[in-house]
Amino acid sequence: MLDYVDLEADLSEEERLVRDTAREFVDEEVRPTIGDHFEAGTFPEDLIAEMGDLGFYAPNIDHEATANLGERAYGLVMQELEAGDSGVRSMASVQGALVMYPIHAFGSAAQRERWLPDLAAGSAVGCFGLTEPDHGSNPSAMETRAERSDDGEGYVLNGSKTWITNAPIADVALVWAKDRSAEGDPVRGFLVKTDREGITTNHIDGKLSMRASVTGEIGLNDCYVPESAVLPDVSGMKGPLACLTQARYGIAWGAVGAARDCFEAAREYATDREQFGGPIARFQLQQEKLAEMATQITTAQLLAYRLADLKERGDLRPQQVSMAKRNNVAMWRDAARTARETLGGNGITTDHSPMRHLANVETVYTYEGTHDIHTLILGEDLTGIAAFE
Ligand code: TGC
Ligand code: FAD
Repeated sequence: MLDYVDLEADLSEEERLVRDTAREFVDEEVRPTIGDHFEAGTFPEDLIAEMGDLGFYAPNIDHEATANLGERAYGLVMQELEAGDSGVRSMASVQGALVMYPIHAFGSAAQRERWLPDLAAGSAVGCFGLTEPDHGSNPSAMETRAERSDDGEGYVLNGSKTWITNAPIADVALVWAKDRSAEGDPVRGFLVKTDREGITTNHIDGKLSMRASVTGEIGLNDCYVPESAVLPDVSGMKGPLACLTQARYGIAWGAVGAARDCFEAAREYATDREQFGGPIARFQLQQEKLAEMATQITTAQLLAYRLADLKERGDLRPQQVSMAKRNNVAMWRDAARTARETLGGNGITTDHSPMRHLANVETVYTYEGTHDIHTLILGEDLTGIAAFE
């Protein structure tokens, strides 16, 4: 397995164990069926509770229901899951970084007690509703709104969300909406049980990317929620954006895993496949591809490791996460295409992983902030001038 600058040497016993557990899970539970799920457009739902048992949901938050691991161990889990498939890593990201993290960071004691044990175990599924049909890269323009109910004891939600991972299978949706009852209409987070009246979800069909993941829309039509559904400790866009920083950190690691899986498929194929009287790995053109992939994966891996140290000591800035998400996902996109090329015609089937990773990366390049948006975040950080509008 590619680890060109021996980062393994610096891992603690616990980190190795966690990494090996996730790797074994992927080898035994994900790889054998993921191609079929990808073709069928289904998520392997039997893995949801198993991932809970293994502690893969928000292991980096400090709570009695979670695995309580460090940031590097968490990153290693994301790396191994995405080496299996982005749909599996996405499941863990949404559940952990986008639903459990905000409940832990901004929720009430009652919300933490109600949801964290079930979400950690995978006996409940959460989803994160930020994107809307007309507001993707600019969620602060969202139209979903919350108004005080007539009895003054809750809120009535109206609006719609789209492209929501896990929405059709979720028990609880964290819906971000503008609170019309407060000065300046601040964005607030609402934990909406999906069996409530007024909330509907549907399934987005026809995806050619991230096929082994369930994606849907959320409709909110006079959906009443009690006051106790509001995340009490955050108001404004920093609520959802702070969650995105957590998930983007996991993606920076995941990208390394997916790219590594592409590289390993290409290396194995190149040494086995014979043309013109010997393995294609003896051609300089093929060696250049492997050398370039290995180099780019290694530099992305170093960035992910550095982020873990900064995050662990509380010094990580969101813009540094943007750099890593942007760089590592673009690196993976190039590596997947190159690996697919090395596999020739055999590379376009689900028998090998690179084409599936190549299809998936189109989603990851787009969600959690498009490549362009992260370029602009970096541009603003580097120059002090915002170029979004
Ligand atoms: P802006 O005015 O810049 O900031 C508002 C407040 O938020 C703070 N902040 C952050 N905090 C934590 N992490 C971050 N990344 C933060 N970025 C900003 C900021 O300091 C400020 O705080 P305060 O205290 O001053 O109020 O916010 P803006 O609304 O202008 O946003 C700018 C922009 C374009 C960068 C942002 O909207 C953005 O990142 N857009 C991209 C949208 C996006 O990434 N959507 C993702 C949807 S979820 C998803 O895709 C899940 S897929 C998951 C899966 O399946 O794996
Ligand atoms: P747009 O914002 O319309 O962008 C279209 C193009 O314009 C892009 O290339 C973009 O980079 C570019 N662009 C936009 N603004 C600028 C600018 N200022 N300067 C230059 N170029 C610009 N969202 C959730 O809330 N929860 C989820 O769980 C979730 N899961 C998803 C799962 C999948 C499979 C997919 C595909 C998406 C998911 N999303 C989710 C939505 C995702 O976050 C959005 O697709 C993403 O933020 C981009 O928004 P958009 O698709 O509306 O594109």
